[in-house]
Amino acid sequence: MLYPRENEVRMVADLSGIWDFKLGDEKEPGECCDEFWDGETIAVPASYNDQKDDRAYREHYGWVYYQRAFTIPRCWQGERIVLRFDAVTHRAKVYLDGRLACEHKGGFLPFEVELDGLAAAGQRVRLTVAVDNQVNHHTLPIGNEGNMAFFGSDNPGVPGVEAAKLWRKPKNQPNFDFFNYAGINRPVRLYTTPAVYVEDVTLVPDICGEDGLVKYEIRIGGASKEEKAKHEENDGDFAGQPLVHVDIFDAQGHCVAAADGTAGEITIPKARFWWPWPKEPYLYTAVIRCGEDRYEQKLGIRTVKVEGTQFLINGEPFYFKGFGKHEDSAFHGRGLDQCLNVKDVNLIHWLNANSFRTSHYPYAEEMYDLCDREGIVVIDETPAVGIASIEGKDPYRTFSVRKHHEQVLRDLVARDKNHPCVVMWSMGNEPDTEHYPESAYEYWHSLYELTHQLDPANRPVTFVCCQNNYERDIVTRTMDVVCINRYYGWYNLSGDLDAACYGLNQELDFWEKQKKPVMITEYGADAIAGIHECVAEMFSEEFQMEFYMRQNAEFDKRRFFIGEHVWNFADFATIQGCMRADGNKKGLLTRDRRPKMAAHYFRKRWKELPNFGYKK
Ligand code: E8X
Repeated sequence: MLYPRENEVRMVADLSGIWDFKLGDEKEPGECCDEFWDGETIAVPASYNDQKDDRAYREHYGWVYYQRAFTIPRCWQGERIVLRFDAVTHRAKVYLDGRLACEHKGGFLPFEVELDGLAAAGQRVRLTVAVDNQVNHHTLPIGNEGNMAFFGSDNPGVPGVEAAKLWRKPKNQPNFDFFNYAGINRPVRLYTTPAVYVEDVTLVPDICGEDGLVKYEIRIGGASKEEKAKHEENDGDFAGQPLVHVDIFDAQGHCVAAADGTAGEITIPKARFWWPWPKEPYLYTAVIRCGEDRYEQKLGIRTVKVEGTQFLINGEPFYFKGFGKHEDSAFHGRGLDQCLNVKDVNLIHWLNANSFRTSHYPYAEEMYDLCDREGIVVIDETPAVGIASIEGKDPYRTFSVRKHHEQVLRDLVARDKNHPCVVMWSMGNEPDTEHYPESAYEYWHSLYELTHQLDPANRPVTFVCCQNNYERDIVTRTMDVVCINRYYGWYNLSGDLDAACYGLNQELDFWEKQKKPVMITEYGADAIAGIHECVAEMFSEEFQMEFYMRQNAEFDKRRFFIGEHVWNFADFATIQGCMRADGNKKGLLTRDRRPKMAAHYFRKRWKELPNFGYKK
């Protein structure tokens, strides 16, 4: 799905701003929005949870309602008009003048509806959006049902506890360690195209010597079957013009290559390639013309390949230096904050890092554009987190998320396939892959194959494995890159870094035999900023730094080990729990982006550690 871009043909109207808002309940909304109502004020885009200091907002369970009016400019008459939501978390029902226009499940990917037949140019429209924040066994991320507490359960069998669980009102029980921020978290826009328009663009870059090669495919929307047939029979003519023309411009605006037709291959002689920062992440611009329509798509010429135990970018062995992150900040919650994104990208440079994982859900498109421009490598992850065995049951028989998971993978690849910064797909985080190994293999291997089929550029595919019995787990080892989350010395062998390193090496010996590239995608320790000790103990900044120093020394000895992603870039909000003191404190930075000691340690380590050739 193409991101709305304005130009001399296409118009975009951003509906960000102050809307009306009201809390609902768990009941599914019907034809609920037949009139304007006076709601409370709410800012869009942003999560609603922290916009008012009210437990009813913070801990809401079920539906909320957003409403505003908009008027379609008369000058848009004759254009194709689309209403697009970049993300509504977790489920949306969209009404125009009280009529259901569309609905969408999934809180982190865009959806849109054409207004043809629903609203016309010059018309004033009442837009109402019902938003459901419920997570359960049918959603990604997964929510617990029936009173299971995250991070272990309450003492089973205590009469008072059991009675209270039966008594209390139903609420969200996230089976994931991040606050369940919800609402219209990303922009809402109206945009236009001509009747016949560029519906999709696929650009697959390759390198041949000094030249860049771009396999392209353009899908046209709106052309009638007759027009398409005429185009085919007239060998590219469409009412006298080639149906599609593609120009490639360099950063100075010079056209360096061109082609006609809806699909083909373009050579860019002596191309400048896209490299991770601090080398040059060079970007071209592909301009696609189709009849009257015109669409611009950024293009980075780079290759990605797994070869033996190496992860090659442009044929060079890359070493991942970075983090798992979150879209998380005070006030905005999980809402798009472009200023924070720029700040985070500058902090990634300050730390001399080169990559991050979009843990545990697809991030806003604007962040990937920034990473393309700034040369930051991205592992792109779905919201499939929490697929763990509940009460000893097989999760692959408990949860009904398979079809939704497949749809999320389709939508994720369709949205992000052209970004040079995206080098690998992560199908999910920390599923249970040890207790029901055969079910796990069947589930994840089929999704692995699907993801490879979906991506025209055929990037490497993985999922992120939680600390487990890696000898029983038969699916992690089949991924293109083995991505492991390990907490030796924190959740296991707590505080004992000697034992932690021993246990870690036992496991690294196992992975050495698998002849796969292995990276750690999470390791870390909570450090509450300001706690300092001469003899480092857990929750101090010294312990967090020592935890990393000791374990990095072990990783450095292993040639097959291709990357270190710490958990986490910054402290972040979680659900309440006896193991969370004002959220998760494993950040190298505090939530307001101030460095702990470990940040200074990594800034120095990653300055000295090269992006390429570190593990030849
Ligand atoms: C943690 C992280 C959590 O924040 C992340 O979303 C997933 C967890 C560690 C493994 N991985 O808790 O800080 C949890 C193991 C539980 C025994």
